[in-house]
Amino acid sequence: MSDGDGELEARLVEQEEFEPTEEFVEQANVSDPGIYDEFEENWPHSWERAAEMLDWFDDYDQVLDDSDEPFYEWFVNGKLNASYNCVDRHVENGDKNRVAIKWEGEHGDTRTYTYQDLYREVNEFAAALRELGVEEDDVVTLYMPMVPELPIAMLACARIGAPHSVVFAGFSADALATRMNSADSRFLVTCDGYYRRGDALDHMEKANEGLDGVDHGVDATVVVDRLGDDGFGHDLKGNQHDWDDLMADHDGDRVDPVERDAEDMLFLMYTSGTTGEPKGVKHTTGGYLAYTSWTSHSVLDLKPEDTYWCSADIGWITGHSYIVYGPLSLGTTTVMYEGTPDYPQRDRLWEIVEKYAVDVFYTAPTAIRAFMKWGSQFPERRDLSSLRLLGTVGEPINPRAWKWYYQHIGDEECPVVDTWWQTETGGMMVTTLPGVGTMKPGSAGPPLPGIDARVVDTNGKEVEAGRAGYITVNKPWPGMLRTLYDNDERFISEYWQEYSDSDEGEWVYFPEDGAKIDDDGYITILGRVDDVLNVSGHRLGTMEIESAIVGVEGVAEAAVVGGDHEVKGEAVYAYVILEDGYEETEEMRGKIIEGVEDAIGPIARPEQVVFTPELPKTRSGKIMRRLLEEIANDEELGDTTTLRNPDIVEDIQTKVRGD
Ligand code: 6R9
Repeated sequence: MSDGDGELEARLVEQEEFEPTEEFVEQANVSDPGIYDEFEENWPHSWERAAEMLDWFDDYDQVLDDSDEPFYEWFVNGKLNASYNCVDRHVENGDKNRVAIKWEGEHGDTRTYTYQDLYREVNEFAAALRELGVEEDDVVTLYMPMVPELPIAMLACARIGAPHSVVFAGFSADALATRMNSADSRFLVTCDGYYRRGDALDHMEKANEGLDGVDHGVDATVVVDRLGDDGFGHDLKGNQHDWDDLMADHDGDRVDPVERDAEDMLFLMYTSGTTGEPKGVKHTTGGYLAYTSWTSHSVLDLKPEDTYWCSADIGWITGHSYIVYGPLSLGTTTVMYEGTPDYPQRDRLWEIVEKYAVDVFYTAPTAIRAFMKWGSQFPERRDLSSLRLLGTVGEPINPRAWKWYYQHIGDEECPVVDTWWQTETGGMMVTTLPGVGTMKPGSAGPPLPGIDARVVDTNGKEVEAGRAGYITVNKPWPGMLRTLYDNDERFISEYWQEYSDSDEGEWVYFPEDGAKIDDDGYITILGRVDDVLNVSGHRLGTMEIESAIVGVEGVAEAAVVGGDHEVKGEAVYAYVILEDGYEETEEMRGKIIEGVEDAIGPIARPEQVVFTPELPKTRSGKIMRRLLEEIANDEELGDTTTLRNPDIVEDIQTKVRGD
């Protein structure tokens, strides 16, 4: 531990509450504590405030239509276009020369797009998509790494009313095929490759393999040439087109942004659930854009003149909402970085903050825990004085990591917003407003104005302060998912509970997170209560991983649980039973790991594969996952009396401990 950390221990360790500086509050977009009451008193009309952040072609005539719960509609009959709101209006308002996207490649190569540049590129690519046959409401899959062509393609899709479905580039070929099949998507935009820690990665091979697994016809694929001479020499097939060629063909083309209904789909985003099959979360044009714009303004405190950086990948919801749609709708400069935080040096992120004089920085606790481990000498090398506000998202942040971030990155001057939300919520839900609220490390904060989040027991009754329960959201909000693609039934069964005993009959949204609430209404998130793991802030379903493992030849049965991990938060532990005739060898272990990487991607790679002749099961035959988790965490074991095979426990424990 470096000296800086030692001082931190001494000075901040006991402190439980922190206030924003006066200087911050004075300049904050939102600083009036009355905003909470104001939202409550005028609800749902208070949400007009979010809608007013946007330019509408036609005004909506109703804020909320709740006549068919839980299929809520927001800003009913309003017409708008997301690409117009994120690009054209800034050009028209005299900000065409302001930088929209600052992109930094792993090698330090940079590309800068002003709003005028972005306007040109988005229009040209929209024209190209149209020529390839993309029509309004066709789902276009974007399987791309962090290159500027990704947000350009998203906005081009939005311009012509074609919902995009972005598949994280780190996902496997199988994962791409599953998502294209599920969304009936006939168009793909992808990339030849990208750089990771100095190496060029072949992305096109995975894309092609994924395309082979698509069970319907694919009309066209567009390929961005990122690697140039470092490329892997894949020839483009008949319906595959080079991005640059298409753009040259459409040089100077302009496409009018189509009028989308507020409730028309803007995009689909697949996320993990409790079953093996990923869920296609549907977000809409009006509610989602208003919500991300409003929360970028009120929570991230973004101003048009800011340079803002969210270090997430656009392949996740955080990147959609807070790299692309929120910041660009506000006309801010958004930074995109291709590489990893430790290449070529462990100060790479701070180098970028210094280079671009970043004002607001948003990252994940897993990254903060890694920075802490590396030591404060890395941020200390760089000038971070441009920073005004810090944020975190993706998983619970422990107070020690929060304080390290506050001290070593924010110099005790920048508020830290710990923002709880999900793919399904579209945007932030529970967090302090940085210009209003007291910060309490470890606790995300109160629900945002207008958000009715509570902590309840299994009967839906609110729990007492300090007791653990489930977080629920008891009123709709504009950024909410509208349904799961093509599966209204699953949408209801996965997320909603109707309590008919209350007077009005009430629909309640269940995010599947455990939480507790303090007397002052601050909510601490305790983690998932379903079979979903959170590995480095990424959601992975245990069922998805288990089905990948049992797909490996020789595997009879598998159980996957999460074990605590210092940096990743949670790590994948796989307990595996082999079929007779297969040996528990390193080779077999390698095959299992490969099987998971092929089915999902390297992020799901098991930390440990533990071979066992049996899994601990209850008399009714259910795998006792709680026990497997306790073993992974080397915790004292709870009750094992209901087990059919208690002897196996010690055996497994010995293997995990490696003694
Ligand atoms: C935005 C995003 C959602 C799950 C969510 C919860 C966890 C997110 C958190 C947090 C504690 C925070 N989570 N933010 N837990 N504190 N500030 O991450 O979306 O990938 O869908 O994950 O992440 O468990 O349910 P998504």
